Amino acid sequence: MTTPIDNRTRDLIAMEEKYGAHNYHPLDVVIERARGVWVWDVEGRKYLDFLAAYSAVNQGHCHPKIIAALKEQAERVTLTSRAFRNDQLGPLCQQLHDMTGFDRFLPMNSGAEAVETAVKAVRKWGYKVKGIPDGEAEIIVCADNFHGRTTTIVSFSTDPQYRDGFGPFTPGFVVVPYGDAEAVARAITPNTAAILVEPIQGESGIIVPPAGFSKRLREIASANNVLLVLDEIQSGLGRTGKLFAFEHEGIRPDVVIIGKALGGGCLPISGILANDEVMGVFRPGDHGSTFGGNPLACAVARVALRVLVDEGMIDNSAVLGDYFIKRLRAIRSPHVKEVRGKGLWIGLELQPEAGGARRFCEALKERGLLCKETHVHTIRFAPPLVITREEIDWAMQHVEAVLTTA
Ligand code: IF1
Repeated sequence: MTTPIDNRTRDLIAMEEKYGAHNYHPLDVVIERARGVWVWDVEGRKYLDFLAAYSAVNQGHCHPKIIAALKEQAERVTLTSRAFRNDQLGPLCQQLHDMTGFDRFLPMNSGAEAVETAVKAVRKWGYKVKGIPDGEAEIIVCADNFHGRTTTIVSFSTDPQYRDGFGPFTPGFVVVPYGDAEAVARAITPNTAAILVEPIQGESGIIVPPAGFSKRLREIASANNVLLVLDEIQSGLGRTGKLFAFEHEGIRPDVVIIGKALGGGCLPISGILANDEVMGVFRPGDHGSTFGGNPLACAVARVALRVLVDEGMIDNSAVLGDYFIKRLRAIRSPHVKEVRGKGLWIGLELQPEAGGARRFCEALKERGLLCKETHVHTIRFAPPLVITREEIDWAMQHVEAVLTTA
């Protein structure tokens, strides 16, 4: 049974549909307030947020310390541009260095911009350091990747919808199957500058590659003087139960791309981490962004990183992720094909006969759980990393009910 949609909800949806572009198909819930793992709609109904804004809200909605930093900084200075310096950028760069061991950080805003930054960095490294002939650099990427939506990034997407109508495309990308390290090895040429992959693929359905995949990529990259670039925009900052997903394989990439939760669910801030050999290719004027490194976002990011560690969110992701995945795997339902994931990043793939994940997400919404399907058949569970065992237990009753009765 579906609840009737109230007037206020209906009016706001109608307004958005009439005056906004139709580039999304959201669930019809209109959120006006949030705290921790919970959100409330304009009718006062409460929901558990199982998407966490695609992992941009790892620290929980409106984390008090992050909001305090936001307010405090907002009253001092919000934007300087990089034409001048500000007192927040240096401390953020140093904090990231101390946490991750990489020499330097280059700040941007959206995830896609950070991916573009990585593409520019590795190409320039390819020409200036490796000696690839001008205009010939190649980057190896994986099928079913998701790295963002700029024209260059959709140039190497394998999803026809993401490309349809947006050409001409940027050349210089070679696509190999995900999880197949030997295919990567075969794709290497003297002009290969980098391998760019997600350690776990998000959009394509929380696809965990075979154990040892990233490790083998590290070996292949090192043996061929090629850079290994990991897109940790979604997998990073605690989502998989480690600060970065690559830590599960005990390796270090040459470039790490971060975004989403770096902004603590408040502001867009992204960037790349790299050592001097790569970051040193940038000279003043080569790259930048008006809002990149702005003091407001940097102040928020400093606290967003601190609370992830200080409040045990990364460990919580590991422990409760294991618990949650076990409970999901124990569900006896003819609809479930597979449950996979790492930390609090879990995909439950339905049998093709189940009729798609959307109707299960609609049913869960009616029970106070907000989930978003990915592709057609996978329900994803990626709550803020501050979720408790009790909250998971509460959610499990509903997940179980929906999967065994719907
Ligand atoms: C949307 C997906 C998630 C990303 C990785 C870069 C970016 C993303 C690994 C770009 C962005 C998003 C964007 C969001 C939906 C979302 C998503 F289903 F489309 F793939 F999270 F699963 N690298 N992911 O996941 O970052 O420029 O968006 O800041 O609506 O497009 P961005």
